[in-house]
Amino acid sequence: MSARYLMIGGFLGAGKTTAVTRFAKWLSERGEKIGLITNDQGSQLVDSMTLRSHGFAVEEIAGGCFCCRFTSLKEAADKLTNDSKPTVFIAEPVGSCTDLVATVTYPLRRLYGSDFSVAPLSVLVDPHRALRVFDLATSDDGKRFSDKVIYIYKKQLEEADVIVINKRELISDAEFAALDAALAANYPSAKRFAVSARSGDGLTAWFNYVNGSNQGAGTAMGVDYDTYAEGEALLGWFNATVAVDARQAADADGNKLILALMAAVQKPLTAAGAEIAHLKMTLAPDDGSNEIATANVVAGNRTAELAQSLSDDIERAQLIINLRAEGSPELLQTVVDSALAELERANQGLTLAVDHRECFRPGRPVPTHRFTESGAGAER
Ligand SMILES: Nc1nc2c(ncn2[C@@H]2O[C@H](COP(=O)(O)OP(=O)(O)OP(=O)(O)O)[C@@H](O)[C@H]2O)c(=O)[nH]1
Ligand SMILES: [Mg+2]
Repeated sequence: MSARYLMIGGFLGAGKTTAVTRFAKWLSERGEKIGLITNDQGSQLVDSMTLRSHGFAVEEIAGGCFCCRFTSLKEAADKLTNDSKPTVFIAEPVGSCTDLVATVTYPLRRLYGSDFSVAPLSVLVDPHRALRVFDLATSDDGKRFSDKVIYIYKKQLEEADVIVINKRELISDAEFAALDAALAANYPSAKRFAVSARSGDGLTAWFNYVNGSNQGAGTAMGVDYDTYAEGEALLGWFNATVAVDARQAADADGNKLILALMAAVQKPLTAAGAEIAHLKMTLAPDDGSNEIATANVVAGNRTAELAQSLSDDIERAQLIINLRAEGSPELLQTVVDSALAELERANQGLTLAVDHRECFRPGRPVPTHRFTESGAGAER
């Protein structure tokens, strides 16, 4: 029997991991066995840490997007199959990636059609970001990304079978109506849902639809790979793993620590005009418990928040920092390094030792396969 393959895309910070967690729980409750696949241009992923903390089997494809690492995607699915025989795979692609239909779902259907039944592609949107992208924001409109980044954003929506307006509770009815109308006008063939992955509102209708249908026959959209590559390269990427020792710290409250670090990174980046796409961190105590703190902020003008928190003070812990912003990788690194130093100075006895650090601009996407038709057709 073939397994289901669900992919939940959307721009950086749209709420993919939050929705994947909900979807995986919903399917588990209905007797399905879940295998999750995360993906990033770098390694040491906040998302894998977050999803594992909910008890799911997770395989991580690091160092490039699904389309450029198609073979690794298939290997990750095979590994999960060997380990735990999932009946449903849920894959979260990199939030700056597009052309997933031609490079991932059509190849999966054509090369491995007997192994997988492929669900419609869902693309999530953060409504505040989308209102800005479509010039509909009436207030607090913050900074817009450059046009080539917006090109990727809109291409993601163009190829969506299903567009999901997430974080519905954050916008007014009037804002929702304006956004929904713009999405309907620009992407008339996509089915649309409005949900809150955080509260759970609206999720059942979307889950039932995606789980109950297969991606239809079709033709992939055209993509200008030069613009796509230039748009991706405008985004700086910074990942770090930091060993935290708070045994002698004046203040060992991990929740306070992670929020202070978020603020110390967000403020100078925003002042430097580097719009944050997503700054996320996890703090995982080395005490053998499954508890972690997770903090996120998805735009320069938004407030950082804790999605998960710790109930006790920390002693030793591992901090993972993933930052994506429209700015140079060097700027991102300088800002994070200064923020870590500032935090150590402000909290006597706290030590923060960077174990691993990488910063870069994503390279040009070079897909392993690109099929323009869902059925028989020529490979590019
Ligand atoms: N208010 C609100 N916040 C949400 C909702 N869904 C997700 N978030 C928050 O949005 C932020 C980003 O969520 P993630 O699930 O990490 O987003 P993502 O799309 O996986 O991000 P990347 O993997 O970095 O592209 C987190 O702070 C979430 O808690 C929602 O329905 N309402
Ligand atoms: Mg994610």
